[in-house]
Amino acid sequence: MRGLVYKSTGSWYVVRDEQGKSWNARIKGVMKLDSITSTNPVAVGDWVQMEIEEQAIASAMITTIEPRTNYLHRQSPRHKYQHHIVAANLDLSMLIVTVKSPKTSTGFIDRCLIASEMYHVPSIIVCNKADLHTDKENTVFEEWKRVYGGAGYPVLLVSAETGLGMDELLSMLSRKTTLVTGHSGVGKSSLLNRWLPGINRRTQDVSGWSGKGLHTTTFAEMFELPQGGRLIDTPGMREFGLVNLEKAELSHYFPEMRKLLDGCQYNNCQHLNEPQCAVKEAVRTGIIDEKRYLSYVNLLDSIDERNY
Ligand SMILES: Nc1nc2c(ncn2[C@@H]2O[C@H](COP(=O)(O)OP(=O)(O)O)[C@@H](O)[C@H]2O)c(=O)[nH]1
Ligand SMILES: [Mg+2]
Ligand SMILES: [Zn+2]
Repeated sequence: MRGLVYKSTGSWYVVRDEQGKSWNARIKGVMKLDSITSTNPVAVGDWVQMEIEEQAIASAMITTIEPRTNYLHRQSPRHKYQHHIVAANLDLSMLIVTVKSPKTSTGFIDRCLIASEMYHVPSIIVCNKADLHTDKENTVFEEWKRVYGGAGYPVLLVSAETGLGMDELLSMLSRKTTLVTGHSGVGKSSLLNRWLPGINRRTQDVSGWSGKGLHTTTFAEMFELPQGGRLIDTPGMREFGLVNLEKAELSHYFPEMRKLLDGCQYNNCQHLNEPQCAVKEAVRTGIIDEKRYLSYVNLLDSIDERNY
């Protein structure tokens, strides 16, 4: 019997079969998957094969995991060489940001976008709390829209509070499996609660961030949108580390640079001081935004620091 994993607690899973019936499933024995060592071989978003254990209590045993189109993983907090697979088979990553309360930094946005590029998941940027915007915040938003829109990312302005921008956003999510990411406090739970009344994801007071509950283990869960599409919520998860990111690869994860790389004279061009660099030329002519280029240079530096 085939099913899709909707929830993982690490030791058991909620799997929905193709008729829509939910099963509580466990893993049969030890499953070795891919080449990475994972503390949880099955992740939310995985398609699996399972055997019925006990029909009456809807319990099942997962026997196989189907090949993934992609997956996100992060280092286990306890074991450096173990990875935790967070979610699989994603079509989209929805990065929720805010100009105000809290302010999302562009450095954070860039790192999140790069992480998604590394996993081959397209991103959209959703700026929430539009209802709090005055001219000042709107100017910042317009600038984000110019910079990230120019790089090829859709940028939307919404308010979970008033409902502004919801129709357009929901239409972008239909028929897709979307990972919801973003800083704590930007309104991820509020958006989920708005779209999925009844699920009651706990929202957090802006005043209550002081670290309380930061270390409680929470697990990814997938939800079906009434309008179509699925959302994966990863509460408690903050930034994806840019694991194993190499200097030479970095520009491949900037889509506006990626498409120009053939034009650089050197194969291994880092787009700093090399002659005949298509990226620097594009920065000079304004095709690539200077802020994105500076962010690239900063990240390149930080990769250096980590390795030495
Ligand atoms: N003004 C305003 N506040 C919002 C909006 N969305 C969420 N909030 C508030 O921001 C705080 C954090 O929201 P929450 O959904 O818990 O953020 P999360 O940490 O990303 O899940 C809560 O107090 C929400 O009520 C919005 O669109 N406008
Ligand atoms: Mg939340
Ligand atoms: Zn170059």
